[in-house]
Amino acid sequence: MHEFWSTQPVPQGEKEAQEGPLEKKTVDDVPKSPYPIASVLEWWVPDVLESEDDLRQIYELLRDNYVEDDDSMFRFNYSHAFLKWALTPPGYVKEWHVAVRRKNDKSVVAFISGIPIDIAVKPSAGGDAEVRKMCEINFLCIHKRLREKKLAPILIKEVTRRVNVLDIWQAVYTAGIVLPTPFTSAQYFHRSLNPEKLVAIRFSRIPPQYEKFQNPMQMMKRNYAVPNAPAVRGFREMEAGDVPAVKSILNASLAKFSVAPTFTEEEVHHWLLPREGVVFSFVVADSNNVATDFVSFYSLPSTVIGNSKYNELNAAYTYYYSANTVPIKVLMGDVLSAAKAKGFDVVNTLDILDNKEFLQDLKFGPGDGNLHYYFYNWGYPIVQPKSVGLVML
Ligand code: EN5
Repeated sequence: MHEFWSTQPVPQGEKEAQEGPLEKKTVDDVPKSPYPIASVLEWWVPDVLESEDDLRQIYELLRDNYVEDDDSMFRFNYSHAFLKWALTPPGYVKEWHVAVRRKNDKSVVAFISGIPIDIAVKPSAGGDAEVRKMCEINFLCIHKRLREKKLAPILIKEVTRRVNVLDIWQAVYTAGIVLPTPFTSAQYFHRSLNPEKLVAIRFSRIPPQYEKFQNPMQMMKRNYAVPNAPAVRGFREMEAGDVPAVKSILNASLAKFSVAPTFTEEEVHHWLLPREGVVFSFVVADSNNVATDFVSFYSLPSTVIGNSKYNELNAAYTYYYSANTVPIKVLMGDVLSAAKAKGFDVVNTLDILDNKEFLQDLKFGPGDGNLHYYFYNWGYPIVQPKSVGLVML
């Protein structure tokens, strides 16, 4: 059935996978040179941190060839600044940014990335989580003109080799499609902020119940209106001085999930301090200006594939949070106001974390997409999405 995945250390769909590594190897078992590739192609490591041109080449490959919805109406358009952020966290390994180029004109035809991540996985029997150094895989992309040539397995094998030579044996990744074998499957939910545009680009439609109104669009706008200002006293943008407090409250909040990252201060600094047009983070500060609560979202626009009026859908995605003195539905309400003020058309989320606590009250509705979560070389029982505390970009 799966010519490639049946050869890999992933649960093959048997009754109950054991918890822990599916395959045990040592660095001596790992080839020291790159996996062979077609003679017209070559491996390439872009310098996304130092070279704007290298970054632009990866950006363009993804802009034109990366993930689309089921009906090919929208395609993710990760920005330059976003990609730089996503690919260069503390301790990142440049060689885990794996690209393939045509030898003749050096055009980039494929990409896959890995970044280091510490993941706390709880045993299903209960007890303390085990924190494992893993590789988080993302941005696997094959140029549309080179599909069905079995390039993806070659990229996966090569990035695996580059991870294994550093004595790391597990990876975590997500996909919109079902592969062998997800440890959870989450559902997308969407909160309209700009219903007129969402309807115009057919991201959403006017519900049939609205047809009874004299002006359905006006009613829809009213339904999705949000306050202009935050409701929570002490709600402000996160600053560098908040890093220690955010690290502490966020790690504490994530500790209850079966699968979640753990953050160092350096990682909180990288992943969670506001970056213009990329990541938006807020705290609730107490009377001593100490952060007691935290909430964040990131910007991921999509290209609108065939619309003459609009080229782009401006989507905000909910990211990490730690709600302590205020319910998450109240904190996320302030996110809706902030996202609206910043010009986002929609806020997207998944039914992971404690997100189910705010979906109904804040008028999120189910989308047509799913996000499946996977481990490489780690057997794990199937868990509910609400047990997952990992947000992937
Ligand atoms: C990388 N690690 O399908 C892998 N998005 O619902 C990433 N649907 O936007 C994999 N089809 O439902 C990512 N509107 C997998 C996701 C790929 C992208 C994707 C879905 C998620 C999506 C939209 C548009 C559908 C267009 C037709 C959707 C309905 C919104 C509506 C708003 C009002 C309340 C009800 C819902």
